[in-house]
Amino acid sequence: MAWFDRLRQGLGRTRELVTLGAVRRGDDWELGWDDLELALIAADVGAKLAAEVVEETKAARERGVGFREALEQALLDQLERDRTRRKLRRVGFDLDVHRSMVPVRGRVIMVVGVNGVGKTTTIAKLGRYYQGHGQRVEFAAGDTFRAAGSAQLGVWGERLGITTTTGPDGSDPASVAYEATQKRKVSGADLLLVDTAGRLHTKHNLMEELKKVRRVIDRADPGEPGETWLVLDAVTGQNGLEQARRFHDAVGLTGIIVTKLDGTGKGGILLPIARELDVPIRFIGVGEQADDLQPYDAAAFVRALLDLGAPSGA
Ligand SMILES: Nc1nc2c(ncn2[C@@H]2O[C@H](COP(=O)(O)OP(=O)(O)O)[C@@H](O)[C@H]2O)c(=O)[nH]1
Ligand SMILES: [Mg+2]
Repeated sequence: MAWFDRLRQGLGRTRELVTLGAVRRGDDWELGWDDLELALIAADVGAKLAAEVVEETKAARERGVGFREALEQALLDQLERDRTRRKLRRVGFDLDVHRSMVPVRGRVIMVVGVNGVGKTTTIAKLGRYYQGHGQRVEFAAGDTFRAAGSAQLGVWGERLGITTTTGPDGSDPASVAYEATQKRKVSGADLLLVDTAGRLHTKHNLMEELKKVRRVIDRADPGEPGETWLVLDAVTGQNGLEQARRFHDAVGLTGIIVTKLDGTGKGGILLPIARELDVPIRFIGVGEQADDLQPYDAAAFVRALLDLGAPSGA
């Protein structure tokens, strides 16, 4: 199916792990355990989790499980942190995440992250995604600190036919968010996606500013934003984990989106993210176009990493 091919194609440059995929095509395992561990570390899995994956794969091999299946299961155990979902998957239940809409709590999603990770582009993609599921979407161009940061989302909005609330460069991002939240209540749109700045002038504190944006959204529409999603660039590797912790402490994340898995992106970073943060991964970004976003599905992701075929039923 198209969605899976796009994901696999997107991850195609995550060479270190794709190389492992080649192993299962041979008659037997040609790499040693150390090579597997190094390959996992090179793909940004991190030393600790790489060792765990190797141990789990070894243990499964000793129980007579084939190498490919053992490695696939070991990776999946790291990536699928939801126990219920893991159990359902084990008994062969089709979780079907890619064919249903990724659910959202509330009507407002605030999107945060450092400069350049892909926030604005991701908001455009999310707009397209939810539109495609019959949702009426609006944008708030809250990155007023970067020259043309606000205009960039406006251009996407025009292209996608999505109403965008903008403010002049240098204006208060909280006031843009406030105005857009008010407007959504009036228009009755299903979803408002709020863009934010990733870096501010030195006299400002980014986290304080983001807390303020949250507060004014809640004032304009009590209980909102129902979701606060962090965008992380896969290329930043292990550093992304530290970013995620800081944002989580400051604004309380309810979701993570990992972008640029098509580039030099090392897909392995999803393991420590899934393991060490109690925040679900919602989507992954695999390119710069509006369609280059996939709902995160652990099983599909592992199969794409290992260059296997699409999961059954896809
Ligand atoms: N290859 C690739 N590039 C991306 C992806 N997402 C965003 N970008 C690019 O990353 C750059 C920064 O994106 P932008 O949305 O402006 O980041 P922001 O500063 O966080 O708002 C732009 O050139 C985007 O086209 C992705 O999934 N893959
Ligand atoms: Mg931006």
